[in-house]
Amino acid sequence: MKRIITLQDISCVGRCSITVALPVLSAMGVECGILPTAVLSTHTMFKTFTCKDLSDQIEPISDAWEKEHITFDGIYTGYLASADQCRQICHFFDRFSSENNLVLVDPAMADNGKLYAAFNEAFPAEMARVCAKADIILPNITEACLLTNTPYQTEYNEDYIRSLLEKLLDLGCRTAVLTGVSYEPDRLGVAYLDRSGKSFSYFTRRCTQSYHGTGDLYSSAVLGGLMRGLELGDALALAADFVVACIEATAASDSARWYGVEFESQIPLLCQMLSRRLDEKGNTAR
Ligand code: PXL
Repeated sequence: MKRIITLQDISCVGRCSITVALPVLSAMGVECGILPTAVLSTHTMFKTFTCKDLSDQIEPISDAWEKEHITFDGIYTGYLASADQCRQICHFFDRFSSENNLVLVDPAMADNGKLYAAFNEAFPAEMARVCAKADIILPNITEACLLTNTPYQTEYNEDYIRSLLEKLLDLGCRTAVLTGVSYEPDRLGVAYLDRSGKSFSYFTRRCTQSYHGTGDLYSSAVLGGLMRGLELGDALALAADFVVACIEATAASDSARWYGVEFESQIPLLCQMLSRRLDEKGNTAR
């Protein structure tokens, strides 16, 4: 079984980051280790929240792992608590990434044209350094614009998306995936470009609601698919279908705006979709 490590916060309530990554990756048949970078009472969209930064734990925990020769097939980062923590994560990559593992960075820091509450304007430049070391990055359009100093637009065409993807590759990552791409009012999806020039896009119907934490759900499912041996395009499509099912399953809930999507009810569907794709691929490693 593949083992990954995810470095992101624990938001105690309000499904996101580790409380999403752990169940999704476990359900997909991937061992998910955690290195909590901060403990928050909730995610930062609540008006009142506490945050205990755990940066001082990253180095001693890494030292212990190195002494024990612990290795990971995947390293996955999400929300990071500070610019200083971004620098520590770069150092963690230098210690634990290799030719044999995959580094996936979700630069979870902004949405709808705005940085999250806890960050200042200097933060995206530090996150860009984290992205530079990744095999795959998964920003939304707001994050991509902040990472590449590109003006944020809500109206755009395929040239704008292509140029954003190229600028993201210029940061240094191997493959850039843009989420939340839409060329038609009722379709929403993802597009990627890699260093060999390969490009791909996948669209689903657009859900009218948008919820906090769906980016974390998406990245976790993408990594799960990749660790189970899916091609990137298949993993992106599987994760998109899963997130749409989660949003639809949540549509009746008033509390989801705060507590996140009710993905738990869709875990059986995720497992079925994964099995089907693995069967199609003739993969017997289930
Ligand atoms: O879903 C991303 C995320 C993760 N962790 C915390 C957050 C957010 C988004 O706001 O606040 C603490």
